[in-house]
Amino acid sequence: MHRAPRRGSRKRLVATLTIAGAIAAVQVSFAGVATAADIGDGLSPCNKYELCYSKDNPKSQWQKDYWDSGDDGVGSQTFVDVNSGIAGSTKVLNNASSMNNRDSECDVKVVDYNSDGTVILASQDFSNHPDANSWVGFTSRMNDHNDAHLRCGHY
Ligand SMILES: [Ca+2]
Ligand SMILES: [Ca+2]
Repeated sequence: MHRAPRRGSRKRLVATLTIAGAIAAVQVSFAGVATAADIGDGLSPCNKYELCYSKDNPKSQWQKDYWDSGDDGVGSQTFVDVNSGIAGSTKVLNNASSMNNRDSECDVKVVDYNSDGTVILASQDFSNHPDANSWVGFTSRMNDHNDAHLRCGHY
């Protein structure tokens, strides 16, 4: 009679540790601050399948993440403090200096358009690497001139 409860407790302990391990693994995979300001996966760091800009090169805490096929950044989006998850006031448009392309499958071209958005004046290509972080600085021509990012050869 004494052993049965003990075995049961041990099973519960093992089960609890297994669940704790699974939660820890998930937290390692998707670590970060949950924030509505992140329009990619909703977590502040640059994670798998996101396209991420940094305001600075080398990257700073001011970044903006986009889900791979999502909004291209033209408009009113601002950089987010990845430590707090709070959006700042600096617009992504024409203010980015590096990119981390963790898109699901595609290389990405960041472009600078003419004033009416009909002609690409300059561009820079960023190769795809979903499984690892690799920030690449913008060329001096593209630095602070980003108008959009185009995926999968649709440019
Ligand atoms: Ca993110
Ligand atoms: Ca521009």
